[in-house]
Formats: sequence, structure tokens, C-alpha cells
Amino acid sequence: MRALVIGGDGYCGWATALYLSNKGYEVGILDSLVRRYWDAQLGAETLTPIAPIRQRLDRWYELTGKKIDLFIGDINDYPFLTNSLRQFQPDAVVHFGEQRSAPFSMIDREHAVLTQANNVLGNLNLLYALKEDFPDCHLVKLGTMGEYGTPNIDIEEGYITIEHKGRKDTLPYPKQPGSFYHLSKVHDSHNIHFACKIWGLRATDLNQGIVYGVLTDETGMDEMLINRLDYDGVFGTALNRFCIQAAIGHPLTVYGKGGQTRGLLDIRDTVRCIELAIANPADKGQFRVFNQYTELFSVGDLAQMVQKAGADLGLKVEIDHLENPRVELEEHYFNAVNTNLLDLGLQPHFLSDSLLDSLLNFATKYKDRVDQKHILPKVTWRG
Ligand code: NAD
Ligand code: USQ
Repeated sequence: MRALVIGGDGYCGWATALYLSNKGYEVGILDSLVRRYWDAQLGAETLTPIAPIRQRLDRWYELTGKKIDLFIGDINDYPFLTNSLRQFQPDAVVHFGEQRSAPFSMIDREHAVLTQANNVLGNLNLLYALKEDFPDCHLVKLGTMGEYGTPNIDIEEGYITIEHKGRKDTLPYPKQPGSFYHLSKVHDSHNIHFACKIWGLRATDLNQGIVYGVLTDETGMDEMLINRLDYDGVFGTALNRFCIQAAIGHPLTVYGKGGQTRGLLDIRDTVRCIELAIANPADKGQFRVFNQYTELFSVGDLAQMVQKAGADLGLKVEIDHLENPRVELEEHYFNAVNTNLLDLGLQPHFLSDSLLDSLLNFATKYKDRVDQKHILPKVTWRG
């Protein structure tokens, strides 16, 4: 089975590419390396010192004897995309290759346009490339739980059956995303759904929650394979950020009341979910949606858990409630179905004291790399 990982130099993609390679898949990575460029523009670096992509892949080959093909370029460059696909001949394409930060997309008009052009048009190019040359290839596309927003009813997996004025239909679940980034994922979902309907493509949209953690069996094998771990106010995400803040003695940055509830999952489950999706492809013409998270937590709960885990390690951790830079509900109902991946055999790594310990220790190991001026949020939704 040949799997092309688009965005394979990033946080989820790197871990996934190595995991699939280790499992015996023939893996290719396609990446424009634009994320490294955005980091440089923001002046922010990952907590961990990540090696250049070719060195990473050479080291992987030295350690395992497994070769990962590399295609460096942008999926918005259509000739590059089609040539790479023809060269690699994928059975499955896993698409992580997008601008994935909500704050980045809310910086200003340019960043909103960049985000939606990069994401929506890149994905549309990919749909055309698959239709032209690989109509049977399974597209596994990373979406986000944030497509749904925070409705006052249970969230289903992609579709909801509604009775209206005596008639009944199963329809796409309503979307109320909270940033121009999250909106780009909604637009992608619509385009993929339509392509499956008109061209008979097969696709799985993985509405992933917030990923935490850094070590997988593969990325932990060698320092040269280390994964990125973002802590800055633009690309850093809630739990990862809190652990790094605790390690450097910075008060945890809870935005507003902290009742914002989200689905989360361990990066070791991200890689397994991708494998499960690939190993059980969608049918021809099917647009399948899985909610990819394992547990629900509020931001306030996460901060308290990190505070407690920190105290156990002798760290004094304070929690700050900052004025919320975003426009979002801070207290709300949130309950989402996530049975599709469990039914396929996912055995979750639930958030545990030992994971928090290991993340805190990891953060402590690299804490001298932290630049404090990147901790507080600078991007506001109201502009
Ligand atoms: P990341 O920024 O670490 O990695 C994304 C990679 O895609 C980068 O290496 C970047 O260079 C590449 N890329 C971006 N645009 C590209 C383009 N046009 N052509 C080729 N390559 C391109 O992000 P991540 O955290 O690994 O997220 C991966 C995917 O998973 C994203 O689509 C994101 O929306 C989704 N996701 C992430 C999380 C999370 O918590 N990290 C949660 C839910 C969903
Ligand atoms: N938050 C804080 N303090 C912080 C950072 C965040 O309180 O220091 C709050 C935010 O206000 C928000 C929640 O935590 O309510 C989540 O924010 P986040 O930055 O951790 O995550 P988000 O912006 O939603 O985006 C991340 C990834 C994105 C993915 C999404 C999954 O960057 O790629 O799509 O998680 S989900 O949240 O389920 O939509």
C-alpha cells in the first residue's frame, strides 16, 4: 500500500509518515516547507530543534533501512502536484498540508486570504489531480472539530438526520467555525463532498480535535527524528502551550473564563487514526466523516491538570485568566459523537499523569530555547 503524506514535514504529518513507514507502508512525503518559512517570518521557533527534512529522512533510512520518497513543492503548483502523484502512484493520499493556525488566519486581511487560498485552492487542486489520474485513490483529509463550532445540541459525525415539516433527510451537520482558518476547513469539506458526488472519488474527512504530546515510537528513536512542538501564541495549542509555560515558570494563559470545551487527542492516536482510515477505505463516491478526538476537556480543566502535574514535579504553576483575544463562547454545552474510529479498533491513549509528566519533563529539557516574548497572544479577533 502506497501512502503519500502531504504536509509530512509538519507536526502531525512527520509523526504519521514515520509511523506508516514503520508499519510497512510505502511512504512518500510531499511538503512545500512553507511552515518553516512562516516560523521564520514570525520569528518563532519550535521548542524542539527540528532537523532539515533531508537529514531527517536520511537518518530514518540509516536506522530502519526504510526509504521515504520526498517531493518538495506546493500543492497549489498544479504541474508539480500532478507530476509528484504520477511518480509516486499513491493508493492513499493523506492531506495535512494546510495553514493550520486560527490566530495566524486572523492577523489581518493578507493572512486570512493566504490561509484560505493556500488551503481551499490547494485542496481543490488535489481533488482535480485525483480525478484526472487516480480516481480510485482514497483521500484522507484532515479537517477539524472546530468546523462544528459549539452548538447547543450533540455533534454527530458529519451528518445529522432532521425532520422538518413532516419530511425527513440526512444532511451535512451545520457548521459554525470560529476563525477564517476553521472556515477554510468547512469550505474544503464542501468541495470534497461535491467531488465525491460528481466524480465518484472516495474520501474520509477526519475532523480532528486538538493534538497534544510530542513523542511517538518512531520520532523518539533518535534526536535527529525529533518532532516539532509549538509553544508560541500563534501556532502553539492549548495543552502543549500550558506544559511549556509550566516548565519555564510562566503563568498558564487561560483565555477568558476557561469554560471553552474541546475534543483532544494524543499524537500517538493521531497516527493510529490515520492508519485505521487508510486500512478501511471509503467506498467509491462516499464522503465519510470521522470525529477524531478521544476526550473532551475545558481549557480551565487542562490548566488545572497541568498545575497539579507540575506541583508533583516540584514546579509552582500559576493560572492566569487573560482577556480573551478571540470571539468564542466561554461557557457552553459540548458533546460530540466519536464512535467511528473506535468501531474500527482505535484504543485511545487517554490523558494521564504519566503523559503530563513526560511532556513537562520534555519541555523542561528544551526550556532554554523558549523565547518569552512569544508566549502571550498578540492576535485579536476583533482586529
Ligand atoms: P503543521 O503546520 O505542523 O504542518 C503542516 C505542513 O503542511 C507543514 O509542514 C507545511 O509546510 C505543509 N504545507 C502547508 N501548506 C502547504 C501547501 N500548500 N503545499 C504543500 N505543503 C504545505 O500542522 P499540523 O499541526 O501538523 O497540522 C496538520 C493538519 O492537521 C492541518 O491540516 C491541521 O489543520 C490539522 N489539524 C491539526 C491539529 C493540531 O492540533 N495540530 C488539530 C486538528 C487538525
Ligand atoms: N486557548 C487558551 N489559552 C491558550 C491557547 C488557547 O485559553 O494559550 C483556548 C482558545 O481560546 C480556544 C481553545 O483554547 O478556546 C483552543 O485553542 P487552540 O489554540 O489550542 O486550538 P485551535 O485554535 O482551535 O486550533 C487547534 C489547531 C488547529 C485545529 C484545532 C482543532 O491549531 O489546526 O484544527 O486545534 S479544534 O480546536 O478541535 O478545532
